[in-house]
Order: sequence, then C-alpha cells, then structure tokens
Amino acid sequence: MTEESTAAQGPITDGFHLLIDALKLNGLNTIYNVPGIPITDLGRYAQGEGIRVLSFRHEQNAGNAAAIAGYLTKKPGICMTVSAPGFLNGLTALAHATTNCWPMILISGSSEREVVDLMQGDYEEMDQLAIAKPLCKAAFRILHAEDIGIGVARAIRAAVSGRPGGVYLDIPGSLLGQVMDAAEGEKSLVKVIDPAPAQIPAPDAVARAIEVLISARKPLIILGKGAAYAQADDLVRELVEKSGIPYLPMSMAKGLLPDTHVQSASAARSMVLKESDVVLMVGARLNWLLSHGKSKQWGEPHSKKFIQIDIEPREMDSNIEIAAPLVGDIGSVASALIDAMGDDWQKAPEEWTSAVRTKVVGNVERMASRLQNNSNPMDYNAALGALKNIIKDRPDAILVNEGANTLDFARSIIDIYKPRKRLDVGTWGVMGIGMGSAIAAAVETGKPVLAVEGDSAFGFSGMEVETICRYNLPICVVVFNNNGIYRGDGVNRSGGEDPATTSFVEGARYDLMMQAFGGVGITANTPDELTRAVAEAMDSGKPTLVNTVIDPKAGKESGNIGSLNPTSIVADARAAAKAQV
Ligand code: ADP
Ligand code: TPW
Ligand code: MG
Repeated sequence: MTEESTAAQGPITDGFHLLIDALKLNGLNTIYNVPGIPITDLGRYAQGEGIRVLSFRHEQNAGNAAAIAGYLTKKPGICMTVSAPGFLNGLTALAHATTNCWPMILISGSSEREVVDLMQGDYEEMDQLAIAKPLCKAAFRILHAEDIGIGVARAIRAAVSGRPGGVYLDIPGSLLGQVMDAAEGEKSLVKVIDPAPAQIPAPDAVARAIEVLISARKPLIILGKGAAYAQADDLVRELVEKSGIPYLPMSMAKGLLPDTHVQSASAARSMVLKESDVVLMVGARLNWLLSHGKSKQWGEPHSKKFIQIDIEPREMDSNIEIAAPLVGDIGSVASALIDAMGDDWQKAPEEWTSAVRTKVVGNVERMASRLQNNSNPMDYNAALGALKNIIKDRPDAILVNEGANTLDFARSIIDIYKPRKRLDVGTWGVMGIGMGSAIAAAVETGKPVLAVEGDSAFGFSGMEVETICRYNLPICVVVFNNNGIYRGDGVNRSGGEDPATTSFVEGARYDLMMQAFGGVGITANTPDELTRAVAEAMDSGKPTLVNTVIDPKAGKESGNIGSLNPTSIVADARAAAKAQV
C-alpha cells in the first residue's frame, strides 16, 4: 500500500501495534524477551506503548520468568523470542510451564512461510508451529493482521482455562509488517470475558466426598501448587481448619497456611503418609513426587481412600483409584465442601491429630538443635538455619530455591508463612529456573526475593545477574558453593588429570560475578557472616550475591532422590545376586 493511498483512506495500523494493543486490552502488561529479527521493534514499540519489556540474556530464563509470572498472577506470562534457535531456547520453559500447569504464552517470530514450507533455507528457518505442538497445551499461528485480536484471545483462553498451561503463538515476521485501517483494526481486537470460568462441582460428587470424609479415622489433606495457584487462600484455610485434619503441603504449597500452623504435618510426613486412611488431595497430583500414591511409603496397598480436587477430570484415577473425584476449581469445590460440612461438623479424631502433633513437635525440636551448629566450613543445616531466620523476620519476601541438597534441605528447613512465597524446580525438578523465577517474582510482586541456589543450579541461569543489576531488582542470590554437583569431593576414576564429572573449580568466587555488573558481592564463611550479608541485602533491596562456602563433603548424591538413580537399582540387583550365591 502506498502512502498516498493510505492517506486517502485515513489512519492505518500495523501488525506490531495490533499485537501490542491486543495484549494491553487483556491486561498483559509485561513481556519477558530476548530481542532480534523479527521482533526487535515489537519490543521497542511495546516499551513505547507502556508495556514493561524486560530483556534477558537467554530465552530460557525469559521463559522461566514468564512461567512464574503466570503462576503468581493467574494471567499468562508472556515470553517473546526470535525464530528457530531463540524459539527452541524458549520452548524448554514453555514445556516446563505446561508440565507445571502454569499459564504462559511463548510468542516467537518466524521466517517466511513460503520459504520455510518449501525448506529453501530461509534465515533461521524452522517449522516452529509443528515443533511446539506436542510440547504445550495449544499452538496457534496468525497469518493476517485482522486475525491478531482473535489469535491473542484464543491463546489467552487456552492458557488459563481449565488446567492452565503453555501456549505457543507463531508470529511470522511478515505479519508484523502488514497494515490495515486503524478503525477496523481496533474493532478486530477481542477482550476476553471471564477467561477462566468457575467450575462448580456436581452436588452428588460433593455428597460422595463428604461421606468418605466422615468415614475417616485418620484423615490427611495434601495441598499442592494447584491450590496455591488458585488464589482461593481463605477458602483453603477454612476447609483445613474447619475439618481439623492434619495437612501436608507440597513444596510450592508451603505457606498456603503458615508452616508453623498446628495442623501442619510436614515434620511427620512419613507417619501421615503411611498411617492415614483417607487422603484429600487439593490441587496436587499423585505423580513421582508422591510415589504415585502406591509405594511402600503409603503403607499397605489399598489401605486408604482418596478424595481428589482437581480442575482436570482426566487427572482422576491417573495412578490409583480415586474414591471421590471432585472436579472443579479449588475455590468452588472448597466452598461447596465447607457448606456441605454444615455447622456441627465433627473435627478429625483427637486420637489421630494428637498423635501426629506429638510426632511433629518431637521432630521439630530435634531439628532445631541441628540448625545451630557452628561447623566450619558450614554444612547445609548451619547455613540454612541462618536463612530460616531471615525469612521468619521477612515473611513477605519470596524464596526461590533450586539445587539438589540445597533444594532438599531448604525445603524442609525454611518455613514459609504466606501463599505463593516459595518458587522452586517444580514437577520436573529442573535446574535453571533460578534467576528467571527471581526476576519475575521481583517484577510481578515488588517484594524482596531470596534465591537460594546450589552452585550447579545457579550456573544454568547465572548470566542473568546482569539483568538483575540492569533493572536494579531487589534480589539477593545466595550460592551454596560446595564446589560441585551434590558434593565437591568427587574423584576421576581413571586417575587422569581431568576433574571428576561432578566437580567444579574449587573455591570459585561467584560474588565477583555480581560485582562485575555493579551489584554487591560478598563471601560468607560462617552463619553470622551469611546472616549479616543477606539481611543487609534484603533490607536495602540492592542486587546482591552471597558466595556461601559449604563443606564439599556435606551433601548426598542426588540429595533426597538417590533411589531414582539407576545405579541404586544395579546395586540392589548385585546385592540380591550375592545373597543367592
Ligand atoms: P504439586 O506438585 O504441588 O503436587 P501438581 O502440579 O502436581 O502440584 O498439581 C497441581 C494440580 O492442580 C494439577 O493437577 C492441576 O490440574 C490442578 N489445578 C490447577 N489449577 C487449579 C484450579 N484453579 N482448581 C483446581 N485444580 C487446579
Ligand atoms: C536441566 C540434573 C539435578 S540436581 C543438579 C543437577 C545438575 C545440580 C545439583 O548440584 P547443586 O546442588 O545445584 O550444586 P548441591 O547443593 O546438591 O551441590 N539438567 C537439568 N535439570 C536437572 N535436574 C539436571 C540437569 C541435576
Ligand atoms: Mg553444589
């Protein structure tokens, strides 16, 4: 279209601006991105139009930020990348968001369709739509400017309705350059009404669940991150407290009720999993993290009945029989259950709740003494004892956590007091979520963030300390530096000069990385030094990295999940074979 002819027709708009307007119309005001052809100007224009555009150093970290933004806000987090390699870098995060049931939209620029489809070797050529499809909840491509409004609306609904997940939106570069009449363009935009409609459970499903609950002698509630995501915090708390049932929070559901709550059974986990007779699952899946509901951990096979609240009907019976499926959103189901319990609901039997409480109190006391040790160099307990107090004094802060031992110890030691204040490796146990999660947490909530990172885990996203400094975000990164993966004392079994496969440079100075970009970098050798450095960082809001020296011998291979290591299966088989001889 020539300029004269457009002048004759009145104002025009283009693909860039229609996409930006469509996002803004739906309250999507933050983009996590890495620029490049064909989306560089999309980022620039978006910033110009008042969207907050945060540029990262690697798309996977931008994607992990978008995934956590989705979890924290119930709106799809937006990640934007260039074609082929940038798209692939973002795709891991999109798959991660989908696996965790978090809403996210990955918007990637793509090359010329005609050239890509004939495989003629375009710049960054790749059939991105086809590749994304099996890895996310839905994937769409927009070819015409007048379809941008509908395309964005479809992406939003797909991401947040029902079980949330990741959506891929393919944006050919040529789409951004298309022009159309501005008034027509505005009319083509769609504001999504009620994107995640309430899903009310059927009354007979509620009655069935109540019957199972009434029959329980040793009931247990398991809260999952679906319950935290739902933001029905008061209803979840009312359900737990009205029932009087001991509860176990999954790691990201910690804080939905404060970890110090009298009904928390975290410190009696083995006991309640084994002995309970009725288990009410609230937004948690019976996947590997709960040994599929049927390992030895769960006591005798078929010894308990399950009630499960989930928005996804197909989750029911996924691993074991669910006696009372409650399909609906957490808020609606919790509220229906509370109503059905009526005014004279009998709380969980005292004999059971006091036995659980006794176990919890004993275990918490035993742990407390371990946290106050002055081992030199520090072990995990000593360092985490210090960080536990930091969060206790700052319950609004957000804790990000990844690593193996660093993750497992921190999860059980650091109490969380408020909902959605703990962000971690999620369903996959993926390393690399650290800096992306920390950045999104700071951006979306404005609260200080403490990222407790294994030295290996940190390395997956460590370059984003520059991003943290550039945006001056209130993030304190604590790197648990034990010189390696799990432990720093591995040996090269060949006797050769290469280091062990799990070892890193000894005595590395991660603190200098933060200093390189103008942030604060400190090394801590003792719990006191750690406390001082972190408290100062959390209160000043200055980007800080505390290189925390941890005994290389303190960790365990694979942390708490060594039993999943195939070597342990081989060892069991060897032991059995030996016993037969
Ligand atoms: P965890 O790892 O904490 O056990 P999972 O990610 O395995 O939690 O499970 C979360 C579950 O919550 C998923 O099955 C998902 O379908 C469900 N879910 C997510 N949002 C809601 C919601 N608003 N209402 C009900 N269920 C939800
Ligand atoms: C994307 C495998 C699990 S835990 C871990 C790796 C590499 C690092 C553990 O060492 P770290 O913690 O962080 O120093 P610590 O305290 O035990 O020493 N690649 C991806 N995800 C996973 N989970 C791995 C590899 C892994
Ligand atoms: Mg380590």
